[in-house]
Amino acid sequence: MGDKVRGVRAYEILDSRGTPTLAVRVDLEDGSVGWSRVPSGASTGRHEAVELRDGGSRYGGRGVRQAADHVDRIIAPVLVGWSAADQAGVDEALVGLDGSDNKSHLGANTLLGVSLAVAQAAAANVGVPLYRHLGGQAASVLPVPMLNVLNGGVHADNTVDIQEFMLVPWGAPTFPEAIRMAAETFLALKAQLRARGLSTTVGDEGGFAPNLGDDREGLDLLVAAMEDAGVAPERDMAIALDPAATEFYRDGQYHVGGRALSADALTAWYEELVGAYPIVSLEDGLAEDDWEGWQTLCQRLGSKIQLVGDDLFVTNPERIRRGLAEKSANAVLIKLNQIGTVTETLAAVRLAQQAGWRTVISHRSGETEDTTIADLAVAVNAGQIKTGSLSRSERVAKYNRLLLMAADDPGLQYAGRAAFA
Ligand code: 2PG
Ligand code: MG
Repeated sequence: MGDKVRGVRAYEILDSRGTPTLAVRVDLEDGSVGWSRVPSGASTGRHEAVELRDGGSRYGGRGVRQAADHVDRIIAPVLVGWSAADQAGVDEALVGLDGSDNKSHLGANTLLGVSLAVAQAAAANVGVPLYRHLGGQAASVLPVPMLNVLNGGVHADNTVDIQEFMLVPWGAPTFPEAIRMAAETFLALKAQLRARGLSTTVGDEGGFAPNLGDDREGLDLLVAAMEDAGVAPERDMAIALDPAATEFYRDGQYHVGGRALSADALTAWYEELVGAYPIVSLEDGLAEDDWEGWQTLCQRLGSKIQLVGDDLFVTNPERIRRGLAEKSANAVLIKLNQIGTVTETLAAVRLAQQAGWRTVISHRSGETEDTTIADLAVAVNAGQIKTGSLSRSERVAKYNRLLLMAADDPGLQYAGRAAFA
């Protein structure tokens, strides 16, 4: 009752890199309030929905006043009086108001801000947590976290090409135990770096960003840190990598580790790493339009590890469908702002899950204190979440949200290894 939208208002705030982003507040007639804050990527895929930026000199062209203006002047008048419980209707209206193929007219950031704030307001209106509102009684799984403790690529100014080295505490009995294991390993990694005279400053996602000799050194460090923390590599904790290969793909070759490799040669290198380290997941091992390469990668490694498409699929059902038909991968990374609304995101998840693919709910490298993705991961029983390291509050906030859910709702079970089966 009283779930009709009374007002929608947008604000320009900052993300974790000091770049402007959008916050949206939705007020309902009964006094319920929903807030959202929109994330933003750095290694963005070419096929992602478009983020609207002001241009000009203010904030180096990255302001979002125009996006805020679109919310206040174009979207708010349409949504006032609309039932916040009708998420699908609201999102359809948003997509219709934009009217473009890639959300470039009003901006995917603009649409997402409103879509998420409506979801939050609707949850507040019925007095349930967001994951319960979005997922209903079926929501029952706490995701395995993928913790990005070594940052490279475009997320750090170091010599490391692989963008993300992640800890995967899949053998923990519960979510809080998974976080404890990961936090102890993170601190052991810091001690390892110190002992080797390497930098312990952090990159955009809160992982350490030392200059390493090569990418294997990163893997060695992770295994050494696990052992120091009393965590058994493979049994308790595995490793996930996101090379974000689109970033080092130029002129038909992959420029990584001081070499220029074909897709086949890079795939052979991944096979070698998978044989030598407890790697359980590889995201964006190849570039966003290298469909052929992905198919070969999947033939060679798909039965051994999880192969996740991020820039390849951009949370877009059309591209996921192509990936299913061509057997390009066996998992999909889900980012709300790649597609632009809650409803479209849920559809992408459903499509992947129905096909037997795994889903990983993901943050962006530019984040805020918004914790919606933690709720989304539980709402859809995604099984996995990646939301950075165990430092920088915009990362830790999501893990903290999951810790609170684990404590408050004993019905939620930790996904554990089954999330990778
Ligand atoms: C990725 C993401 C998040 P960005 O590549 O998976 O880690 O990075 O947000 O910069 O695209
Ligand atoms: Mg990625």
